[in-house]
Amino acid sequence: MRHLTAALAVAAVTVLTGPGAHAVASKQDPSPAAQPPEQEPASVTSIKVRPGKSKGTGRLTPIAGADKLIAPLGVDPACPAKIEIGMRSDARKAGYADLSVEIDQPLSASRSMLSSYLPPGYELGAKLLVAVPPNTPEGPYGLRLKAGDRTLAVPVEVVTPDKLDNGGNLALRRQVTASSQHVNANYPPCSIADGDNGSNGWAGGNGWNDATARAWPDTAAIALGSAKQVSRVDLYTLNTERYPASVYGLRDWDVQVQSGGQWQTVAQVRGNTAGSARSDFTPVTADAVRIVALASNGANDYTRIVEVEVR
Ligand SMILES: [Ca+2]
Repeated sequence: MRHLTAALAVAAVTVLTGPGAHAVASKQDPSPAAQPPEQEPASVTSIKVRPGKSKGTGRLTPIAGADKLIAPLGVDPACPAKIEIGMRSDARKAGYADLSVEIDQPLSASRSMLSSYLPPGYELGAKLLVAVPPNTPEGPYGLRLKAGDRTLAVPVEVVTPDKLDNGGNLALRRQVTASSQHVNANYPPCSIADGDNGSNGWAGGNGWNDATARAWPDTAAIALGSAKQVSRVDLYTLNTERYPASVYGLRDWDVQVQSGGQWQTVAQVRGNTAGSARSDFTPVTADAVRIVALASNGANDYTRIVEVEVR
C-alpha cells in the first residue's frame, strides 16, 4: 500500500508542477502513435518512483542520471538536452520533500522544483529538459540540484554539433527534415538523431511518427553539416514488449545519400521484423542521408523511427 500511496501523491504532483497542460502521470509503456482512437501521449516530464531501503540518516539526497550534461547548440527546440534528476529519502518516516533546480542563464530548465510525498528509502526521478537559446556562447554552465541541506552540481557543456563527441555517429544532433509529422507534438523528426535509440521513450519525444496513415513513401533526411564519407546506416524502429517491431515497426525502406545535389539509393531493407537493421554499402561522400520508408508491419501503417545512426 505504501507504494500505491506514493504513486498517487506523485501523480498529483505531476499535474501541479508539469510545464504545460499536457502533462500526465507517468506511463510505463506508451501507446504507439496514431492508433485509432487517438490516445493521450506520455509526457516527457513524467515522474517515476522507485522504492528502496532507507539508511535512516534523516537526509534528502539530490541525484542525477549522469555526472555531466552535454547541451548541443543550434538544435531543434523540440529535442532539447535531457537529464534524469531526482532525490532520495533516507528519512526515518515519510514526509513531503522538495528538490529545487537552478541553472545558469541563458539556459533554462523545464522545471524549477520537484516536490513529492516520499516514504523512507524511496527515490523520485523525473526528466529535466534543458533549453539552449540560439545565441548562447559555447562553454561550461552550471546546473544545481538542491534538496534539504545538500546541493548536487551537474556541469553543463554547451557545444555545437561539430564539436560533439558523437562516437562516430555522423547523424548525432544534425538537422532532420521529415515528409510529415504526426499532429501529436511528441513525435518530432529531430528525435531520430538525438542519440537515444531505445524505444522506451516512444510517445515521449524519442521517436518520429509520420502523419500520413497508409500512404507511402514517407521520408526523413538528416543533413550531415558538411560532406562526409559514409558507409553504414543503422535504423531503429519502435520495438517494445508490448509493441513489437514485428507488428508496429518499419518493414521496408531505402537508404539514400545525397551527393552533388542528387539523391541515390545505396541500400534497401525489405521484410524487416526486428527492432533495428544495419545497412552497409560502398563508402560514398554525402551531404545528407535519407530514409525512404515504404511499408510498416502495422495494420494501421505509420512510419515509426526511433533513431538513425550514420557511420
Ligand atoms: Ca531517438
